[in-house]
Amino acid sequence: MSMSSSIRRGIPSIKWTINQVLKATINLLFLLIFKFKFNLRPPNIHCFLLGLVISLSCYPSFAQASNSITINQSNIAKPLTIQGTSGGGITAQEISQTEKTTTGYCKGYVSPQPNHLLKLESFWEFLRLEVASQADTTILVKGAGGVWCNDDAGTTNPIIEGQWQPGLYQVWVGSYQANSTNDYQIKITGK
Ligand SMILES: [Ca+2]
Repeated sequence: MSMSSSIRRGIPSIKWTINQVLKATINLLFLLIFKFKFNLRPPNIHCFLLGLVISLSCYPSFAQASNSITINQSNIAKPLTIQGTSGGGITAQEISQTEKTTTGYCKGYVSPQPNHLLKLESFWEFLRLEVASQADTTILVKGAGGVWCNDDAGTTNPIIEGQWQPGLYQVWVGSYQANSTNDYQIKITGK
């Protein structure tokens, strides 16, 4: 609930996330193939495929696929709005691994998996994520270049804005109170 306002930020992106996903997937495939000793004829092929589907759907980075959004110049000509439910059982600091970032304090409670995955196809001189909610929310953005948090930006809802490098960004929206889930919207504007 600190009153730190948002600060401009700018830094690299996160390519390691994709690498981690690929490595995990390859490891999983090797494990499954080994387990079935290369005997993939029916009915084992069905077990193999079922196991693969279940495993991938349980893997966080795949589970969030439905919340992925690509941002480019054409779809952000007008402000873009995405929505979700904030909060979770772990502190934002467990994700950020720091109490404070250049954009503010890492407060609130979040889920282990990010609420959104943003893919930026190009460099943005200015991009703003502005959370709107009836509740007191926080935000955490994580990329290869670092992590950025914000708690309150004028209201009890946060903003993160500034320069963004192209790449993938994980976005968490937290609730200030533990075990409190709240609907929110994020308005994304850029130029
Ligand atoms: Ca807040």
